[in-house]
Amino acid sequence: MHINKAELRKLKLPLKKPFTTSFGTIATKETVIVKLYSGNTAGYGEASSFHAPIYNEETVDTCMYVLEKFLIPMTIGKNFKTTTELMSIFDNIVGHRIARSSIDFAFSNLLATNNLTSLKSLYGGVQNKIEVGESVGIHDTITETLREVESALSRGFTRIKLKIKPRHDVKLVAAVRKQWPDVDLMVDGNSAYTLDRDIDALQKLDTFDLTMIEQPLAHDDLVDHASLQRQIKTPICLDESIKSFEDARKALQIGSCKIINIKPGRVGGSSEAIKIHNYCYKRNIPVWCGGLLETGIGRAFNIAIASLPGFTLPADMSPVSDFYGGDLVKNSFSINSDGTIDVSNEAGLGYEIDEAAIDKYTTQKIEIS
Ligand code: OSB
Ligand code: MG
Repeated sequence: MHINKAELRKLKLPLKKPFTTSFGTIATKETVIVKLYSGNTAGYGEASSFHAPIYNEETVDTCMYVLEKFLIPMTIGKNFKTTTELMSIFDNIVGHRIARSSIDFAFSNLLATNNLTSLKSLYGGVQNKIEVGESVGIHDTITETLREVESALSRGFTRIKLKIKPRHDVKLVAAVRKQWPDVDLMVDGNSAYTLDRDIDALQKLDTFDLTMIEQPLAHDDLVDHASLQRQIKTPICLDESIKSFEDARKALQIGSCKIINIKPGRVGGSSEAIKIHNYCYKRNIPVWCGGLLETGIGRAFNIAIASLPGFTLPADMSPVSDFYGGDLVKNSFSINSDGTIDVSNEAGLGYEIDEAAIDKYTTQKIEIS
């Protein structure tokens, strides 16, 4: 398909309640929506970064900048047959993977719309439903966390992920485990721990039968995680440290983790995410789909990718309305009574774009042709 024009928008969405992790509190979520045109057909993508470089080095403003100055101009006036072919033009770009992912997604949407196929079949998905878990942020008191967990379980989530940070971990997990002895429970340290200082706490977490501990150590580390994995029984799952297929290959080679959280945005889009999935699937390494608090546009791609056969653990896929008052799509997904969400089999994005909602939250708009 030939790309002739693009539109970039920065948006600001208020969160219903702040979301706190070990790296800080997110109270308003900013995001970037990219629209790529092929003739009159438009494809939408999302670069779901944050207002500040707290999760990785990117922000919504670096995404806007890199997309406007470099990535989009490289695509305009060119023809691409597949998303992988398009993404290969960025092989000499270093980093900025959340920015890159939005082009991968928008082009996937163009292809799916043009070929009258669903994102699910475009990506080779096989599951019609995926299990979902809730990511429970850090709260001031254990009582508040217990209330959140209770609410998540009552809304149907089948797995609970507790955000933890040093000294806000063992007691919290003990309290949740005591109240729900059998629930599928995991924790996420978001890079806040160090091997030297925190090994005792990390070893104590072994007593709570956790499905995994996500990214305890530094955002760019593979070596210390491998050392930690040899000292704890709980499987380590890497998030921040896996920025690409190459990172995944190296992490598995040296034993840094036993599970990988594939966030399609973090690794640069569907093409890289599927490559990581295929490598893990062949080696029986379980993967699951994480999120970056995407709107319904970004979530559409995550859901389609999470329907590939190797995604066997529940996804972080809270309905968008749980975070925001509204959404950028009209028919946003919700949780079924069995703790799953449906994977769309509709042609194109699979959800109906709400242009008025996009307009309402837009704070900056750039057109490129
Ligand atoms: O580490 O998985 C994370 C949200 C923002 C930044 C990092 C993370 C998260 C989540 C929520 O845990 C995932 C989601 O539902 O999108
Ligand atoms: Mg994480």
